[in-house]
Amino acid sequence: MKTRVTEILGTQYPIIQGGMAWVAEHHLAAAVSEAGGLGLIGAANAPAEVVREEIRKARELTNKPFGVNIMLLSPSAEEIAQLVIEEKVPVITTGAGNPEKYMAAWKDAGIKVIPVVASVALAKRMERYGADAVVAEGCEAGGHIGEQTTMTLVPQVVDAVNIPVIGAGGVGDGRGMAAMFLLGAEGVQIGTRFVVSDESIVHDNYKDRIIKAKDIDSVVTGRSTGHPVRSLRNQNTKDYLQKEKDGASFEELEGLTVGSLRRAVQEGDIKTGTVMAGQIAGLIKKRQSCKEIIEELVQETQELLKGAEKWEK
Ligand code: TUI
Repeated sequence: MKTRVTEILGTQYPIIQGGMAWVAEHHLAAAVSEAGGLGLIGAANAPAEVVREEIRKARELTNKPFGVNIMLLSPSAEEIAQLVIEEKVPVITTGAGNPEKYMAAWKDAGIKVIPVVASVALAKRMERYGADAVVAEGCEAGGHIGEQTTMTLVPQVVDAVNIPVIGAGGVGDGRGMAAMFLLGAEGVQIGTRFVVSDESIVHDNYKDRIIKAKDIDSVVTGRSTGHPVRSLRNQNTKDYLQKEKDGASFEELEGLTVGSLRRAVQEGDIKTGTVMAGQIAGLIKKRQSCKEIIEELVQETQELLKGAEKWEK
């Protein structure tokens, strides 16, 4: 399964794992890379030295390429932007902002740069700044989201840039992956399905919550703050949405989110914690290894796209 994306990444398959905060650590990244995709370490809000350790630990588990996702709102973003150069990380993705001030240094270091974008405007800007590809992430994705749906964003980004586009947000199986290809993408980024993988270190309660999720369990909080976040409905989202309706202050709302993702991921507090997941959670019904997930995705996709010339560039 060769596209411009596999060429850029040096992977067997054009599948990238999402750089999910607290979830995308070295075990998951290494397992996805070992299975032929591109694993990512999600730097999120972690201190730079923690990210360095994660990179080194992943290297002990795999010789295959893996990347780092830099969350640009992090207080450590600047330091991590430098650290990835020192550690000779081959691929960077970025999220929650515009990485242009770092791009020249990354390109000079020979790093492949793949910003995650939620708009055509940012995709075009990233191409001008030398991005090797972009991830076009629609609002079906989990975590921090933009306004456009994947269905509408992906083809508009494909038309607007010449670099390859990786579709994200709502992709959970081969049907979703094939759909991304038909919209013009040359790869996919997948998050939620890997959260429930055997190699994912998230608490069993969190995995079970995703597996039990129904289509309507996905909600967006934080629209009033300008930082909308998609997660699964629970006591936390109920309290948050009520406070938003009541016009609560930013500080009061923040009180509900500080440490809440870590509590859900590590302690299994899926009631008052934040269970970030994409809208496709309702489709995900079983736990599998990363290798099984990737092989199933590829097999289903190839079956659906038989005869479509997208496969051979
Ligand atoms: O970044 C993500 N997903 C994330 S980041 C995160 S941590 C966080 N939690 C709460 C609030 C904020 C961050 C959890 N999940 N996905 C990629 C993504 N990037 N989605 C949306 C964007 C985005 C949004 C606006 C990228 C750029 C942007 O504007 C930049 C500009 O200056 O135009």
